[in-house]
Parts: sequence; C-alpha cells; structure tokens
Amino acid sequence: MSKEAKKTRRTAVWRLGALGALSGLLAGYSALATAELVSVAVRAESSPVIAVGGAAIDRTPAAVKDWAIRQFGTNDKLVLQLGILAVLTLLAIALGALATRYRRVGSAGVLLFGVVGAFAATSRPDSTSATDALPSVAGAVVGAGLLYYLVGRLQHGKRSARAQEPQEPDQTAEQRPVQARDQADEAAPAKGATTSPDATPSPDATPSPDATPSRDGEAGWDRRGFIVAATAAAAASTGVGLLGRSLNGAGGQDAIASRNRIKLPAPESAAPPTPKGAALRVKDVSPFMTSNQDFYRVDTALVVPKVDATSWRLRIHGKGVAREKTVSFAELLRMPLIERNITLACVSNEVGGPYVGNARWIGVRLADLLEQCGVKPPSKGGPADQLVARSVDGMTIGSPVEDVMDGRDALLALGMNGQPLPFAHGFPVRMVVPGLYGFVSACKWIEDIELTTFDDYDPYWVKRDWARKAPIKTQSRIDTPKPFARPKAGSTVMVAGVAWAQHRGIDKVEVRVDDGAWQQADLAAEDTRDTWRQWSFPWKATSGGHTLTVRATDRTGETQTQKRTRTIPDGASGWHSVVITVD
Ligand SMILES: Nc1nc2c(c(=O)[nH]1)N[C@H]1C(S)=C(S)[C@@H](COP(=O)(O)O)O[C@H]1N2
Ligand SMILES: [Mo]
Repeated sequence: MSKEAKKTRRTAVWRLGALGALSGLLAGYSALATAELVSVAVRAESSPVIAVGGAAIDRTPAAVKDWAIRQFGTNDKLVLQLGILAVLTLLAIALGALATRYRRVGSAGVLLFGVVGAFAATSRPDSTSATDALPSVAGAVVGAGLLYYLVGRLQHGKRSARAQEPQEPDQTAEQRPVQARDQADEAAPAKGATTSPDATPSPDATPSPDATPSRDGEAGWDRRGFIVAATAAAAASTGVGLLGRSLNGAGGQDAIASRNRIKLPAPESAAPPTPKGAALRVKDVSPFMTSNQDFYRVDTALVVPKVDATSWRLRIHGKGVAREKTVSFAELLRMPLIERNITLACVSNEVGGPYVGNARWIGVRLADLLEQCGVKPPSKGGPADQLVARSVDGMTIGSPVEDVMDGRDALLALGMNGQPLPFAHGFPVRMVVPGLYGFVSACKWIEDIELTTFDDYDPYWVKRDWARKAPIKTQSRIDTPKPFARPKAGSTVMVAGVAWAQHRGIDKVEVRVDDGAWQQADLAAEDTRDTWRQWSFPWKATSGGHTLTVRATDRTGETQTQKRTRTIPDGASGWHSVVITVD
C-alpha cells in the first residue's frame, strides 16, 4: 500500500471512530431525554440519573460523603449529578466507538445501562411500583435503536460492498477508504447501497473527482443519511428533554397549592419574647435569626419531595404504643401549637463550618402526641428507647425516646419563621429536637413514627457508621474577621461570632490572641438555652500575623474541648481559629 493510501486509510479509521463516538453521545443523549420525558408520567425520582445518584449517595462511604459535603456544601448533589453525566458521556463515547466494529454489542451496551437504571430506580427505598423502571427502559430502547441506526449509516458502504463482494465478508468500511463515489450523494440514501455504481473499489485507486468534496475521497458510509439522522436525533432529544424537564419542574402543583392554602393559626404558646440584646450590632456576625432563604440544607434527596398536605398522614405505631394513631395535617393544625426558637446543627459541620442555623419553629409537641398514643419513656417503664422517624423519601432517623419526652420542646414542626415549612426543609411536617444533631432528630417530610429499641433497629446514618446517639457538642465560631483579613494596626477589630450548646445553654465565650491568655468575650443576651448566642470581643490590633481562637463554656460548666475530632461519628470537636494579618 502506498504511503498516501496508508495515510488515507488512517484518516478514515479516525473518522469512523469519531463518528462512532458521536453516535454514542447522541444515543446517550436521546436515552436520557426520553427517560426524562417518561419520568414525568411515572415520577420525577424514577429518572435514571436521579435513581443512580440516589443509589450512589446511599452507597457512598461516610467519609467520602462527609468530604463531599465539606467540599461542595449544598452543591454536593449538583456535583454528583455532573459526575454521573461525565461518566455516562465517557461510556457513551466508548460504546459508540465500539459499535462501529460490533454494532450489536454497542446497542446491547446501551440496553445494559437501561437495566442498571431500571434496577436503581426500582430498588430506591421510596419506590413502590415497578413502573419506576419505565423511564430507564424506554430511554435505553430509544438509545440502543438510535445507535444501531446511526452506526448502520456509517457501515452503509460496507454492507453494499459486502452484498457485492461476498467473498470478502470481513472487509470493513475503513479498509476501503477510496470508494469512488460517496453514496451520501445518492438521491435515496437507503437505496444507495444497492445502486452504488462503484462495486469494486480498489484500495489504491486514486480518488475520483466526486461531486462531494470529500477530502480524501473516503467513502463507504451514508453521509447524508447519517447527518440527517444525527441532526434529527439531536434536535428531537433536545425538544423531548426540555419538555420533560419543564414538566417535571412544574410537577407537584397539588403540593404547591396545598402549601399556599395553609394559614398557620396563632400558637397557644408563643415563643418567649427574644431579649433585645440577643442580637449584637456588630457587622458580619451571623444574624440571630436565620432566614428560610439562608438556612443550610443537608439531605440525601436529589429531588425535593413535594408532598400534598391534604393527603399527607403521619402514622404512630410500634413497641408500647397502646393506641396507634394516624393524624392528618388538618388534625395537627387543630392541636395546641407551640412556637419556639431552636438552633439546628448538622453533624457534618466541621469546626467553624456553616451548617448551623437558628429559626422560629411552630408545631405540635411531639411528647403530647406520643402520650395520646400511650407511649411511656424508658424511665417510666416504656419498652421502646428509640423513636424512628421515616420520611416519604425513605430516610430513617432515630432519636432517644427519653430525650423526646423529657420535657424539652421536641416538635413536629409545621412552620418555620412564620411560613409553612419550605419544601426543601420538610413540608408539610418535620421533626425538630433541641439539643440533638439533625441526623438523629430532624426528619424532614416525615410520614411515620415507629417506637422501637436501639438494639432492634439501625436507622439510615447508623448503618453508615454514624453514631446511634448524638447530642450536640458545645461549639463556637468566629464569623468576623474572616480568615486572611487585613485590618489596620492600632484600630479596634471586632472579633465576633456565635456559640451554641443547645438545651444546655452557653455561659461563657473566651478569645485568645496567638498564645496569649484567654480573655472573656462579651455575650449577647440569651434568648433560650435552645438557641445559639452571639458574642463579641473588641481587640486592639497590633501589627503582624495573628491567630485568633475562640472557645465556649456551656451551663454544665464544661469548656469546649481543644481535641480535634472528625465529624464522623458524632460531630466535630476542637477550637475554631482564624489567621489574619494586621498591616
Ligand atoms: N428526610 C430527610 N430528613 C432529614 C435528612 C435527610 O437526608 N432526609 N437529613 C437530616 C440532617 S443530616 C440534617 S442536619 C437536617 C437538616 O435540616 P435542614 O436541611 O432543614 O437544615 O435534616 C435532617 N433530616
Ligand atoms: Mo446533618
């Protein structure tokens, strides 16, 4: 073979590979778009990326998840989905390239992904119907079919050549790069194969002056057919995908309407008035009340559940429940409501981290409801020591029955900062228990409460190496100055932040500059022992680099430990420091 011919052949091989990869991408794209649209008819959570993402979240080791939350914060789910899409993109490219050699294998590969998606969707904890498999199956069938068709266009010439040269069945398109005529130029591409005038291409033949300016004269594929099909597939997938997206986005109309109709009644027991001095007038310190907008969000839900409050029910049952109960939202609204400011914190919050917020919750005292069901805490002879809350998305969260019934304001919350709960924060009802981390108390989208024991049942996070019991650790955070701030020497720098030890209360906050003595910070007035407390410390800044450190002491007299621990299994400990340079 001449040098020229070799080069031509190489180009053709590359082109075939690239077009195969493109076919794979289009197949994957059409599969996901189809799945998205079909998921509208089933439920948004059944779409394969969501289902696989959910399965991935559930299987991610605790340490990796913790790292992801730390690294990406509330964007962790977006990052996960982008990661899944990136992996799918690479696999689609590989399958497409493979399909140019083994056409059926490529399509079978796409179908296999459909099986994986269908399996993930139907094995999600909140999946109640085999129909959850439909989006994945439909998407895979469309994707596999499209790949088969597109690769067929690429092998068009091969087949025509085969038809006419049965003695050389293995000769592939790329092996005959210099077919004299590009069949794409045939008026009827589908028939181009049989009407191809050039049945005996010679590898070393010189390119014929073809009507199509095909650089190297390489042919053997149905160019027009491919371009038409690929363009149509891309356009159709975009349309179908966008339609599915917008319909899924517009879903939950009943839930939205039910939320809009809610008028929270005045509580029977209002929150004690917050003392004026609870909020310091210091710039850049976290506001005493965290708005719903700014409240941190941590959960495993890739699609925020939209629950219709009208049909929502909460069932209470299990060990020692003398009278099982199922309550509706309307019934809860008619019960005596209490309103309380309670600071909620996430166990994944590292020292100095942002996953803590203080809101005004309104709801039903959980202990009242449990007593109506005849539940007794262990200290009064009750057989159940663990209360397991289950959400509509299959989350399970276990709290000590003793804590929930010891007189603290453990709530079935219906409202947050004067509004019905936002969907992302658990609408229509969630739990909030002062003094416990969210993962052992604050179940959102709750629909079931089971009384059981710690011996008998491990909830979601406990199965993933987190602690069974996790009272809040005393913590303090420097909000200002920010790390690497550069205040002027001689100026007074306001060092300020928040400290929390829910249900014990904060009694003292101290600040240390470098290795100097601990100095007492000014504490803002205490709202309740269930809320965080702001603090400030005016410091005459001296030039040079400095490390500011804070520590708090709770009302039991215990000072926050210096010992640094990871967030797993029961919350980070250690002192928060900020390094600054004074100019
Ligand atoms: N259904 C459900 N409830 C949940 C979770 C979850 O993943 N799913 N996460 C818990 C955790 S770890 C925390 S810290 C709080 C966070 O509540 P927020 O998102 O309203 O701040 O919700 C808790 N309730
Ligand atoms: Mo959490």
